[in-house]
Amino acid sequence: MSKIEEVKAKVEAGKSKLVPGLVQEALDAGIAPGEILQAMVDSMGVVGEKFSSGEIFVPEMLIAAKAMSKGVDVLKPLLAGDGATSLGTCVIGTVAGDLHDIGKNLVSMMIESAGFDVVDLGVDVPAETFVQTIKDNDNVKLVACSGLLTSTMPALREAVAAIKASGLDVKVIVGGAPVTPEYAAEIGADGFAPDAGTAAVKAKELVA
Ligand code: B1M
Repeated sequence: MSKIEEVKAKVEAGKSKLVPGLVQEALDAGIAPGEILQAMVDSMGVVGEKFSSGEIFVPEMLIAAKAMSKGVDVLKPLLAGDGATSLGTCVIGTVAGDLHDIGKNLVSMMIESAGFDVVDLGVDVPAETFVQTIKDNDNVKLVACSGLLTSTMPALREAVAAIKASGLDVKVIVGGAPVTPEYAAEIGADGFAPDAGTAAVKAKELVA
């Protein structure tokens, strides 16, 4: 089994203690950080399919997610830039009712490396908390809202609506697996990105 296959297998199996070492071994073997990250994202896709088919259940999904997060910790310094110039503050969070944070954490990492100061509100963030956090922090230019469930897409809509209704001068970017560019436009978001790398590019465009 190649190093990258080993990483994938151990993420799928939720081996949190083994994944960081294997990720480091893959790096030492010359595999690019982005390739290792993509392998782990693919593993989560497999985990999701196994969940859908009833082969595994929520606890297994959770431990696989923890294993991936441990692997991402090893990659983080290599994926993130130095973020030397500040483009302002970005408030980020996963919307109300939604506990998925791996994608949001990747987006946070990439936006930070693009040059934003990031205030990460975590998961299950009510619309009004986004608004209050913009008010409580200096120089907020961007709000990034993540949603992973079809059932929490309305919470994305509520978050965007509350931010826009507040009259605060910030741009809003949304994303997450079920979100489409059409939905983002429909709910009045200023931007959409399908993945973390694109989110960072789009974030910079929005505040330029
Ligand atoms: Co959940 N879950 N889950 N889960 N889970 C999904 C999303 C699901 C597709 C699995 C499936 O059925 N195949 C399904 C959703 C179905 C749907 O709504 N259509 C699902 C379900 C049903 C559920 C529960 C309802 C299960 C239950 O309880 N019966 C439950 C809901 C809990 C809740 O949130 N209230 C639940 C719970 C969980 C865990 C807590 C166990 C765990 C999350 C742990 C954690 O995040 N710390 C979990 C996991 C791990 C998954 C899967 C397997 C993996 C998610 C993930 O981390 N992917 C997932 C299946 C899948 O994704 N294929 C699944 C890797 C990550 C890098 O990708 O988050 O998509 P992703 O992020 C991407 C892009 O979407 C984008 O960038 C990232 C890549 O660069 N992106 C943005 C994300 N946010 C963005 C924001 C942006 C821009 C881009 O701008 C702001």
